[in-house]
Amino acid sequence: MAMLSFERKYRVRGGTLIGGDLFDFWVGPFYVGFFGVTTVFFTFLGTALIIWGAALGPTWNIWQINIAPPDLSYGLALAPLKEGGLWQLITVCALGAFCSWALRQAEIARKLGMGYHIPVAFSFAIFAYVALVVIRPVLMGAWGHGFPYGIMSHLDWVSNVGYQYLHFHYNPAHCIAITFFFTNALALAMHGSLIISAANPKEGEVVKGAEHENTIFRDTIGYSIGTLGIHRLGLFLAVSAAFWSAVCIIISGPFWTRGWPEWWSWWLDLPIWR
Ligand code: 07D
Ligand code: 07D
Ligand code: U10
Repeated sequence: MAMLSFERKYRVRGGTLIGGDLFDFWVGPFYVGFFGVTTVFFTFLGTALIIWGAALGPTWNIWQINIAPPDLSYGLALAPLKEGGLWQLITVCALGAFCSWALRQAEIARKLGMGYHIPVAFSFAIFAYVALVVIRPVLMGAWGHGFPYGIMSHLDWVSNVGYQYLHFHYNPAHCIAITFFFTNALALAMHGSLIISAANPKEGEVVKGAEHENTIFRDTIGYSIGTLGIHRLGLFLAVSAAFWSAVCIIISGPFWTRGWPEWWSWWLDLPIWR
């Protein structure tokens, strides 16, 4: 993919947020920039720390490697490396790498004179991660509330934390987040199938455009959101899914300590029933 003919035209100078011309160059297909260097730095360091954590044992099995956060007794203090300090450093590296990646996206958008929509969208994913490993642990007073870094261990954490609140499906923000995830999949399935059905016809048939795309939905459901509108909707659905996910975990503990089914007793307590 490197150096397609059009790439030369778009490999323009400037738009950097920091460092001026210093890192304003490409390596193969990749734009470097100051934030490319910081991404590489944090990624290498973070990965090296994960490998170090794995080397401490007890397994090299990729599914079972686990780097746990500190014990709750350390509170919000720094812990010794082997007792969760590694998790703390890896978290700093992850935050450094994710934020650098978003800023690199922003620099590339500036270079191309495009909107900041891509870094803004990615920052919602970063926010969900920050909610899990910074905001909620800080509100609850211990880094030990963060999730452990390991493929299976992080699933155990999700299940355990879910059952701590008895039945996580009753968390109203979890319901909203899930509804956004499902709606997002529906919208992408509708959009993907629509575009392929119009733009990739059988041999010998003409390619259809926006009029056909609008008409098929007007005929079936009475309304078409339009070709730009579906992309606005998709962006809204996807960032809302991440946003409400962050909300659902931030409120679990800091703002609601009992089982989630109990939260719904406000409904039974409405004066209208009395
Ligand atoms: C397809 C883009 C590509 C990204 C991929 C992920 C790593 C991890 C690390 C060996 C859609 C690359 C993976 C770099 C390797 C080590 C130490 C994105 C695509 C292919 N999870 N999660 C997975 C992460 C959390 C949950 C898979 C990351 C929360 C459940 C993968 C984070 C909660 C299930 C993974 C994170 C949670 C998974 C597939 C960070 C709530 C599954 C991910 C940084 C959000 C599924 C065995 C995927 C699975 C799965 C990565 C956080 C729940 C290993 C990097 C704590 C219930 N998660 N996860 O396709 O099969 O994403 O797990 O926040 O069932 Mg997870
Ligand atoms: C955090 C990932 C951020 C990723 C970043 C990038 C790299 C680089 C490199 C590939 C947020 C990482 C990049 C590492 C990779 C290369 C080259 C995304 C993040 C920045 N739940 N639940 C959610 C459902 C149950 C529970 C969210 C469904 C049970 C807890 C979502 C069901 C119990 C938590 C969701 C279900 C339970 C959640 C996850 C069904 C367990 C959370 C999505 C059908 C017994 C988590 C912020 C998300 C959350 C979360 C869905 C069931 C517990 C809405 C559909 C009943 C404790 N659940 N859940 O957040 O909100 O993505 O996290 O049953 O903490 Mg749940
Ligand atoms: C969409 C769309 C659309 C399109 C599209 C798409 C959405 C209609 C027009 C895009 C969609 C797709 C392509 C579909 C598939 C995508 C997915 C399913 C999403 C998931 C994606 C993946 C799983 C792929 C993930 C791959 C990644 C993230 C690439 C990995 C990146 C790298 C390996 C390099 C990154 C580069 C960086 C950080 C900067 C440059 C750096 C280098 C090249 C390395 C050299 C380093 C230096 C020069 C710096 C020196 C380093 C230092 C000083 C630090 C050293 C430190 C040490 C400790 C050693 O709507 O429209 O079509 O296509």
